[in-house]
Formats: sequence, structure tokens, C-alpha cells
Amino acid sequence: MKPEILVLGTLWTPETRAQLCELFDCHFLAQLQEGERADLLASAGPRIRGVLTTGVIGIDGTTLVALPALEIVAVHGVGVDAVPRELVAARGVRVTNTPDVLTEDVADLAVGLLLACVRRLPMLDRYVRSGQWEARVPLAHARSLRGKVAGIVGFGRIGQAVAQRLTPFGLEIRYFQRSEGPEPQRRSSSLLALARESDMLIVCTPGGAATQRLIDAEVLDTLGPEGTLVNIARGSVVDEAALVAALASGRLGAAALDVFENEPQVPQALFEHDNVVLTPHVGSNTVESRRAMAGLAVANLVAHFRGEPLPTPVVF
Ligand code: 8YV
Repeated sequence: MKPEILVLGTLWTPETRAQLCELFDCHFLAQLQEGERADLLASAGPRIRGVLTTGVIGIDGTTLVALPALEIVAVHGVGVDAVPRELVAARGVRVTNTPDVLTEDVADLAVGLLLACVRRLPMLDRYVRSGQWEARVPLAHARSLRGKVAGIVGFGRIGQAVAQRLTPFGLEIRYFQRSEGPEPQRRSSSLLALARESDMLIVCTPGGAATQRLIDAEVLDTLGPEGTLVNIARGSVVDEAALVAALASGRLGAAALDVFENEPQVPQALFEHDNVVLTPHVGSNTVESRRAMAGLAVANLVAHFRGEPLPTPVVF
């Protein structure tokens, strides 16, 4: 008998779905209406032994309660902040994620967003399309990267990959994280010190309680009217209301955001600004990364049900 699993979210390609259905007895929750979901959890919930979910959806307490036989939550993503760690630990449920395979693509997006923001690329695209070039409307000022300081918040795998990419642009790299990291001479003494020392902050830290609204009004004010904020981590790391206010008043220079506090809701006020670049949480959204992530998430489920070591367990 195949193990029964619950699949959350809509990110699954036809190939992944076919593979999943071959290996497991699958229940795809996203296809169901609200009432049908509750019925499914009530009827099949007690038999479900595994969950496959996205980094953003994770799993909530109600779903966990409906799955008393749950053994493993395989997260398709590196971030596990949407998995309630105390609840899964108390139940002895194992958690896996998909680190490494997405690092390069996420770092690429951070660099792309930074360039798009300081050179105002989306705005320039709108300028050309709307005939403003023909009308000889003056261009907005863009800023140079060379000689500036990029401050990286969270110097883990992704933060370091961003640093590696930015160095050839002539940027000096500094970083802050609570734990000591590589190249200690680049580590600022605090987040505020990093904001003070940097022209741009690139947020690469994991989400979760420990980093909740780390980038607050004080950090944004310290970064200042010439400063740029890039966030490819989690919306929860930035105080979004403070960010909106800082941009509206010109206390922050510019922002490039791939993640938001309440996705897919994006504060309408951000649409007003030409110095803001917005993307819909697509750091890992390349064919290559998503294929590798799905492969790794499935490999973790397979290993678990075969009693083999998990390829990428999360140790909370
Ligand atoms: C994905 C992510 O958008 O890896 C993460 O933590 O947030 C992203 O890669 C998402 O997890 C896809 O499931």
C-alpha cells in the first residue's frame, strides 16, 4: 500500500504530480473548495502520514490537529518559518526543506532587483512604452553602484552568494547577523551599525519569530533618503507599514521587494512610487531551481517512507 500524503499549494508541475501519484496515494488540497477541504481532512486526515507543502504555506496548527498520524512535513523551499516548530517537535513530526538547490537563483534575483531599483529599470521601461522618450521628458536620476557599500542582513548561504555577485560591481560588502560568520572584519557590530555604514541593505535572513520586523522604522531611517532596501527573504522581516511611511516621506531612498508581509496582498501605497520595484515572490522561480526543489522534496518523502536517512532534514 502506498503511503497517503497531503499536497498543499499549487506549485506542482504535471511531471511532479505524476511522480507523486506514482509513489504515494495523494490528496491535492488546493483543487478543492473550502467545504470539500474540511470533508477531506475529516475523512482521510487520520490516514495521512506525509505532507508536501510550499515554503510560504507551510502547515498550520488546525491542519496538524487533523492529521494525527502525520510523520513528515516536506517543505518545497529553504524557509521553514511557516511550520510551527514547537507543534511539530512536540508530535515528533520530521521536517525537511530544500536548501542549496535554489541559492544561486535567489541570489541572482537579489542582484537583479538591486540593479533594477538603483537604475530605475521598470520606470524606464514604462517611459519608453508610453512615448515619453519621444516627448523628451527628462529622465529620473539613477545611482551608481561602484564605490558604495552593500550591507547584507543574514550572511548564510544566500547572503554569501549575493556578496560574491556584488563584489565585481565595485561594491564593498559588509554584513550583520547575530552569530559570528565568515570574514569577521566585514561584520558590523549591530544591525543599526550596518544600516549606518551601508548605502543599501539586502535582506537575506530567514523569517520567523527571531527576525520578525527586524527592519523597523529606526533601521530604515538610519539607511536614509539615499539608501536602498532589497528584500528577497520574508516579508515578516520588514515592518511593512514603517517601510511604506518611510518611502512616502522620502526618508528612505528606494526599495526592491520580492516578498511581503501578507502575500499576495501588496500595500497599494507602494504602487505610487517610481523608486520601488515589486516582484511576486519569485526568487527560486526558475525552471531549474523549481525542478530541483521538487526533486529534493520528493526524495525526502521517499527516504522517510523507506526508512532511509533524510537527504535534507531540518534541525530546529
Ligand atoms: C518559494 C521560498 O517561493 O525557499 C523558500 O523559502 O520562499 C521560495 O523558494 C517557495 O518556498 C516555494 O515553495
